[in-house]
Amino acid sequence: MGNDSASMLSGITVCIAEDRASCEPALRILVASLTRRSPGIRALLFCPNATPSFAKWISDFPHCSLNPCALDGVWTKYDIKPLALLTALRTGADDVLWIDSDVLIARDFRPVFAELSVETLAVTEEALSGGRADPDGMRARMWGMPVGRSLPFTANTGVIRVTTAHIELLEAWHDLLQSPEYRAAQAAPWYERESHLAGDQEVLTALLSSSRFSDIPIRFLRRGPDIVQFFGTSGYTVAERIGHLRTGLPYFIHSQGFRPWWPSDEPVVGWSARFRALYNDMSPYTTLARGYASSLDCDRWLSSQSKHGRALAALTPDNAPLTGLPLALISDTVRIAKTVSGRWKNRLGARQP
Ligand SMILES: [Mn+2]
Repeated sequence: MGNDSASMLSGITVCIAEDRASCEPALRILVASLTRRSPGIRALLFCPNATPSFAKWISDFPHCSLNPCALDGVWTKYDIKPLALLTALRTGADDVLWIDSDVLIARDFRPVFAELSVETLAVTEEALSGGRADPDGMRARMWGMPVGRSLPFTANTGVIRVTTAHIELLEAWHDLLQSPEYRAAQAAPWYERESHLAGDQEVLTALLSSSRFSDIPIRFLRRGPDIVQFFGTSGYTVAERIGHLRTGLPYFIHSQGFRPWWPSDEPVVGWSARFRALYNDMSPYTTLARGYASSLDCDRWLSSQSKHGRALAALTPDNAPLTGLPLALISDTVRIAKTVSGRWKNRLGARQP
């Protein structure tokens, strides 16, 4: 590789922040996969509760700085993102990539971001979930902001690329996450929160579609070619798997919601819960995490958690797009059938006098 392309690729700094010691296995998978796929990339890790064992392990990665400085503000779960990004930008980085601790790197992503202009922000497409759509700038309207554009879907903040051009946006995002309205909503259970107050990403979605920030160009990292948003039983669709078999894995695998490194002892009751558990057991995150077993203190969670999971895993090679493919076929068929029947019901309903 020539010097020019090496310097072009070395501009981005990864920013990770995680205060739960229980997420240490995920942090190890993230750091190990990051250094394998994007060797030499700089990473700042804000981990105030890092265990001595993690601190010792990470000292073998000279490009990763653990707790490079303090985050000057209150740490409230995922709401730390704008503060961590602002801190990284203010301490010398000019092109920063936030990556959630529940993400695994499957491919070198540097070429994607090297192509973006300084003004371009990157966020990810939300998973196939109930909160995926943001029709006509719904969240901006709910915040009382004038709408400047309508986004094709809610912005998911598992991976975000910002530069010094986005400081005003990050400050506005940080301020709203500290607002009494948002903090009161966060104190309530998630199912009681209104759509614009559900979490940090709903607030960012509102800001990006508001007229104040609607001139910021956005590069959405798309489900399929760029990222697997592994969420529920539509977390890894047949169409995405076929794409990955043909052109290779995406850059990011986001284990959204499901935490395989937290094995659960809760009994699984009922058919749909059993199906969901089996689908999770075949997660592409876990399949790929097996390649980093030596980075973990305890790797028991990397094997299938159920008898049926082990039987199904034995039928397919240890390959992320193929593992669990039969389950994805069933799940996609049911989801598509439900969508089609819902549309027909609506049409028939509209024809009633
Ligand atoms: Mn996440």
